[in-house]
Amino acid sequence: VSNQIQSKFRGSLLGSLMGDCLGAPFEGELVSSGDKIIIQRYFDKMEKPEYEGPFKKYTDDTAMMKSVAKFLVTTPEPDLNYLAKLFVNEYYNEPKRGYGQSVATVFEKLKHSKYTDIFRPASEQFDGRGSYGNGGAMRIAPISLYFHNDLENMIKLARDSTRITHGHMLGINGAILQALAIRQAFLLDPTETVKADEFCNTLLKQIHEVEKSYFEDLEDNSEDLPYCAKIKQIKYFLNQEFTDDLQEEIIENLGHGISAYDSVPIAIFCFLKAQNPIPRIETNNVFRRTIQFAITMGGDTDTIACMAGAIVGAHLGEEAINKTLLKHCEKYDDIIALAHKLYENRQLQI
Ligand code: R7I
Ligand code: MG
Ligand code: MG
Ligand code: MG
Repeated sequence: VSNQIQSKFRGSLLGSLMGDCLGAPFEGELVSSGDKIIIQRYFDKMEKPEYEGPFKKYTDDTAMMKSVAKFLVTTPEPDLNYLAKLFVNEYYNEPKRGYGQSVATVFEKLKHSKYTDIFRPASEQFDGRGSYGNGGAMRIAPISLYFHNDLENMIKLARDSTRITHGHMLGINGAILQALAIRQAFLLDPTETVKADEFCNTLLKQIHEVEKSYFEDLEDNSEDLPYCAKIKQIKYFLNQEFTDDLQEEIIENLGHGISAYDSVPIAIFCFLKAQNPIPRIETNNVFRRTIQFAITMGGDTDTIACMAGAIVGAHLGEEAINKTLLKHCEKYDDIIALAHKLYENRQLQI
């Protein structure tokens, strides 16, 4: 059992890295059906053992995910001030990792205010509404793994770690939804195909609890809550026959953009859909299928593939990863070491 847990820690962080690295070259591009062939060849080529190309660089998604993992392994009690410093230092060391266009303002303010109130700079973004970008969700995997057996603290830290950069309810709850999806995948048997309907029903129940506290005045009607509505759409789309037309409809409804609301749901959809073969995604490897499928959705490809990769990796573990593909990702051995530390540190806590 402990081997399986270790493998899932590594699988999830590596899945996150791989989605980011392999998806980054396509970020922001629109997809047409011809791009599916290009992306299929891109993966086929990299899977050939003899292929040697320049490695694929990771972006802000991984840079920040590494900070979240370091934050959990360094201090006995998670210290959010320390996490804020890690984000800022990482950014100033390597500012050109493709960060969101507005988040640099938060880093500057954090630094210049000497971390006196770490949530304040994020709360001032976008005229005081806070960012609803997917930056909280893209880096959340270490928190799901670390707190896989402590749901309450997982949700609390998913929320608070996100609030350092994202003040908007949709940015925060999107990160919590992604954390819940990774945790649920983590808890499932890797030898069994995920039952999509059950997976969605559990998520729906959990995210409803989270969302309803933001809408105290509403009657208890889950259809009115934003992420609950998206999960119902995921369920609907999973049960339709998958065609190019349906894909367009999915992108239109679930989104594929830079906001958490328009990216976390489609990442979860990709994970669930890729449990079974998908037309024109030619591979028998579920791990690759998930990431490749996520990239063919276009839009914010590094982040959507990163999030889908974190979920599938938490389910299947490290063994499911094609090592020839992994070798093309920048500093993958650092991520293996970090996942191992995260696991070991968690063992000391419980
Ligand atoms: O969320 P964030 O860290 O960006 C992450 C994304 C990922 O795709 C990465 O791969 C990287 O490419 O960036 O950074 P933010 O700057 O907080 O949010 C990202 C963008 O979302 C912003 O630059 C805005 O374009 C948009 N956005 C908003 N636009 C209008 N009003 C976020 N919040 C708002 C808003 O309230
Ligand atoms: Mg990025
Ligand atoms: Mg970008
Ligand atoms: Mg992105």
